[in-house]
Amino acid sequence: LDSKASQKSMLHPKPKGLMLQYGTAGFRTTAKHLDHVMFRMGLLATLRSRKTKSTIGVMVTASHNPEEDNGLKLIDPMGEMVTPSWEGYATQLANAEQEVLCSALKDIIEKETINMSETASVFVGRDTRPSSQRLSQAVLDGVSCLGGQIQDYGLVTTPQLHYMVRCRNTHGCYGTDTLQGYYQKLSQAFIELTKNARNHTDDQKRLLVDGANGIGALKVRELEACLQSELQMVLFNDGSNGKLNYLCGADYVKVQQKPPQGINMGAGERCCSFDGDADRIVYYYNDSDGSFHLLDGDKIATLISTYLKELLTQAGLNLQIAVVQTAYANGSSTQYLEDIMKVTVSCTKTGVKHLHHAAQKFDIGVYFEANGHGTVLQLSEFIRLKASVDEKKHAAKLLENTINLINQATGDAISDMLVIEAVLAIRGMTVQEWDSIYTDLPNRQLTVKVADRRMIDTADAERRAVTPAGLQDSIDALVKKYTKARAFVRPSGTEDLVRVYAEAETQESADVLAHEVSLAVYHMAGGVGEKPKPLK
Ligand code: 16G
Ligand code: MG
Repeated sequence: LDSKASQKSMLHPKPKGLMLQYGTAGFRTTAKHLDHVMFRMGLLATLRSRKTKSTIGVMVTASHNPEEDNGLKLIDPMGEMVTPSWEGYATQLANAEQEVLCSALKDIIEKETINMSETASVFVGRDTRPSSQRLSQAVLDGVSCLGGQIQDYGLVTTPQLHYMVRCRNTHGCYGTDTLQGYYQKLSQAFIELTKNARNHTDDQKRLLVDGANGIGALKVRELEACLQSELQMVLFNDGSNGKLNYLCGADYVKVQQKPPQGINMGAGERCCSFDGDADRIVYYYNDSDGSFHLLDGDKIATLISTYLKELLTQAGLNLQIAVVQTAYANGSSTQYLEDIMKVTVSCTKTGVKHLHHAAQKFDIGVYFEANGHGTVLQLSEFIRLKASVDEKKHAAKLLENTINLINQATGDAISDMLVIEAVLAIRGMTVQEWDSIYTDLPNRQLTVKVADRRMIDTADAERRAVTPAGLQDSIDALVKKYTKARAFVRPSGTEDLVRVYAEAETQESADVLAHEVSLAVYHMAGGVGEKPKPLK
């Protein structure tokens, strides 16, 4: 096997000296530098499969990054992100020079006492990037080189592949591991739920969808046929002429706080955007004055947790519901959830794996990043519920269908969209009414280039900078000048820069504060290039 691996690996040569890291969401860089990484991750996935005696997933995507980039993510048996110790192996294997690749492999096999005669099974999927087909072929080469069985799903969204892996490893209990199985489970639940809708007119069923010119657009088309017109989607940026993620998609809309290009929004019309691999979603609308309103991950978490909490009460279930957020959560959302909704709020570091892990600790964990990635965990308990009173029965039925609509493996734009649409329909709520549950504090995100972003170390779920000395004191002093203000800085886990977040009572204060904090980072943490300029 070893000689086969080293021979085959010659066909996927590593550029000498190139070092890459398995980051927050896997490997991500220009597609040109990834062929060897793909092959080697095919090898690693078969080892992981033998170790866990389960199917492992490999998704080829760079999410919201530009079209020229690509990346890879490993999926563990329950459909969750690969466990951190194996992220380390991924980095080691990706960076091993050709001559030592075999010994690097052997190292992992020994450390993990992997029995190479076990069978191995790997599911592979890819997004619509021009480079994805070739790169996923390299993954397949790696898997077959170590004798793993392959199921190649071809073009799928990231959450769809997570879902398939979970289905396979739970032997059908969670669902059927085919695209048809996925669409059927979701659409049946959706149709059942919308039977409880209040005045569900065609107007209310209408939703404008920005597909980011990516995989989500293709998959929404496939889903549509199963929805029996209960949701009437008008698709924009479907990939037929625009570039992936370019001036569109969830990340663009969230960061720029404006609508994507290529969408035709009438006043008050409900719109949503997916990101490039359809694991994030944000909603928005223009009001009659033409001003833009964003409903991000925090608003989504609030809508879903409020709905679930109500159902739990109606079903007579005494379960603890919690919302997991990150430092980016708007201060208003946290305040609303804690003070008005009285749900537990927990804050973790940025990155899906951290939120997912934290959410597992509660009876029901709703987790969302402000950027629109999120889902709900541990709902299966309810399935055993046998309510006797009619009202309870009704609530229990709603809960059951809601569970079936949620992708518990990971945040899923398509599933989240259907959950949101169902909740709005059941409550007879317009997007404006949803938006008015609480008012976001104005906020601003900026980035600063520094010589070495590792200079900045954070604590308290990234809300405080521990190093360089004095930086946090400066931030504290700046924040004090404004009302309802908050700010933090953190090194990005996906790009070579430092991110700055500020919020305050007015947009002007948030903008000025963000700029002042950027300057503090620039001066105290080794800024490079031009000094940050004030906004506008
Ligand atoms: C990745 C993460 C996302 C996080 C973002 C932060 C996953 C699947 N995705 O896209 O959750 O919000 O990185 O990026 O974990 P940053 O560290 O560059 O700010
Ligand atoms: Mg994504």
